[in-house]
Amino acid sequence: MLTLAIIKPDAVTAGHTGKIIAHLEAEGFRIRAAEMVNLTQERAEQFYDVHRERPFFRPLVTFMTSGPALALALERENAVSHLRDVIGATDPAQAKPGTIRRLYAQSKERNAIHASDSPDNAAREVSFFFPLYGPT
Ligand code: FUP
Repeated sequence: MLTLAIIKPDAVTAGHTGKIIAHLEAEGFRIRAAEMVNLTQERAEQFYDVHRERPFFRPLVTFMTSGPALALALERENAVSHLRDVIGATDPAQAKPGTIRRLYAQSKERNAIHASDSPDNAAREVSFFFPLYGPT
């Protein structure tokens, strides 16, 4: 099973990319596809379309377009739920010790990593960045 992760611009800019990839591999994820992306405003809006009406939508899009991000298609048994456990809560202050967000995120807004939150969203999000995979 595949899921999508994005190492966000805050973590890439801070030089945490390698440590986060090592953490993911240590958790048994295999990298099936990877691309450093500079999201345009249009692409970021499309990716976060479900949040369009939320107050944090505009700053979220601005942040996600502020620098390079690394999109990863990750494979593992129970990939979606396991990756959610490994990244921790949206707000790093609430995230459990040892989770990627607790270790590397700056704030709820600049929180180091994205992970798909359901199998349906994983399929949509993997094909958003890696269309050759098609529906997973
Ligand atoms: P998550 O699935 O943990 O990434 O969290 P959400 O889908 O709820 O939110 C998506 C992104 O919107 C978060 F990663 C960061 C941003 N966000 C905020 O900036 N403020 C909020 O209050 C909630 C989310």
